[in-house]
Amino acid sequence: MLTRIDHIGIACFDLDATVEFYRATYGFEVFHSEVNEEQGVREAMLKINGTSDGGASYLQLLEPTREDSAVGKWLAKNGEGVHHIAFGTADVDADAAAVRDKGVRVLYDEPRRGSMDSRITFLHPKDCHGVLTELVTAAGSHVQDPQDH
Ligand code: CMX
Ligand code: CO
Repeated sequence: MLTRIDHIGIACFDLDATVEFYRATYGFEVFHSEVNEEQGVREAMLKINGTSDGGASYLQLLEPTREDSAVGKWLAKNGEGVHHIAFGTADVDADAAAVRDKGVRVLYDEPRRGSMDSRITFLHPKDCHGVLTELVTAAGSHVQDPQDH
């Protein structure tokens, strides 16, 4: 079940300048930053609020590490702006399978590694009314066994 907004992904040309904009304008600080070579991004996660299901909500600022990456291609075509939205779930595998069964293209056969060791997959924007949509299970989140209740 998708339970929250995990993050909004924002593509930018200059990560440091964009981080500084969010700090100076709103007071948001960098919670985590990393380079994800598989995704072709240098990124900063700005934590907006915590949630009760073990996850949180973030802005994910993304600077491409190479022109032929998803974010690099998107920036060249569109300029800076909102690149994707991400929903949080305790079970990305089950939610991706359920969405796939409804005829939406899920881009990865198996979830891949995302920010902060999360597990992520993407839904094709052409099947989601123009919105690139990510599904995320945060590291440490786990599927509750019904027997636990
Ligand atoms: N939002 C909405 N539409 C998008 C889009 C986006 N972010 N990215 C591409 N599209 C649209 C394009 O505008 C294009 O539409 P038209 O044919 O009408 O012009 C179509 O999708 C195909 O786009 P493309 O530029 O030819 O790009 P590709 O098909 O090579 O790649 C996609 C598109 C979605 C498959 C690719 O961006 C992808 O695999 N994304 C998932 C991975 C990712 O985004 N990683 C970066 C973030 C990492 C993270 O969040 O941790
Ligand atoms: Co993302």
